[in-house]
Amino acid sequence: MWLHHGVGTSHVGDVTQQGHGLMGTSLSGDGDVPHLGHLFMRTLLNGDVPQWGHLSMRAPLNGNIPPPLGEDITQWGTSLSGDTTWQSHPLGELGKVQSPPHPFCPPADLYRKVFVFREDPSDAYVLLQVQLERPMLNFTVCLRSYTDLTRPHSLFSYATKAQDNEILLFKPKPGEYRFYVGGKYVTFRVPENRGEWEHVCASWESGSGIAEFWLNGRPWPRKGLQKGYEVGNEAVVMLGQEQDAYGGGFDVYNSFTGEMADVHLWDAGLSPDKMRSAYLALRLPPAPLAWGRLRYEAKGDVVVKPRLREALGA
Ligand SMILES: [Ca+2]
Repeated sequence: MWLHHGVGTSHVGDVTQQGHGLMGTSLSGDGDVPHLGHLFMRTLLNGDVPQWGHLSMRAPLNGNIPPPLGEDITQWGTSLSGDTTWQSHPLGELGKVQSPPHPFCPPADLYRKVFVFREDPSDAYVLLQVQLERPMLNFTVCLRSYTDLTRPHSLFSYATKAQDNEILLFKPKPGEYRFYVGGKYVTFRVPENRGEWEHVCASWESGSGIAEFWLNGRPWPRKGLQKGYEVGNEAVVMLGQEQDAYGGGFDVYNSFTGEMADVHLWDAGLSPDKMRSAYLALRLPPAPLAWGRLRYEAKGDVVVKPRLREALGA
């Protein structure tokens, strides 16, 4: 049984216990205390038809998550404090959200781990599952990378059917990052890497078209692109390769070689404090794509290994 915090619908919990199961959650709030969100649950009533529940909350939970085994979750719903509503759904109605489009592993906590992309050039990549219920008008993507590549390489590739460079973090050469939104990009010039981990966060806001770029916890001068644009939510998201088509169209000479960690995507802007928290690997808001609860599928020569040392900008 697991509990997923994050914006977006999570599905396929490891609900194997007899009795009752908590299926998954879609929560927003601070840390582990949900303030607003939904819980998707099902009961497994010893051979009864499984039932799904949908709970909307507008107040902190007054009790434990998950509910004790054997407790009727419809009654658990009424044990919550504050402004809560409860709706039950037959399995079939919500059942379709159970099946992921790819055979992703159960969510993994990759704390203090890295992906090692071993070859150069490489055809390896890591597919990431991101659950977004609607197009994004704001987002923030953060990650940490460690490489001695001098050739162009992709760091984060988010493609929709309409636009392969819907979100792209790309390093065309040392000392330069390109940040794409909806096929257009802005360039951020940075000091050349001297063999250290680099942490980057890039965020974008549709209303103003403002793009922020943070390197190792420091903001760069803001730039503007794609004011009024909407980022599509049906996307193939990957590390290691740059998509020139939806889920494909790779150029191995744009592949990533080296180590990558701490990948996150939020469907929101982050405050300066949270940008610094991301760099310092401190506690972060729930995210549709979170390194601590990563659903991924590795393809080709890429392996998960422990970090050799703390990656805090060094
Ligand atoms: Ca592309």
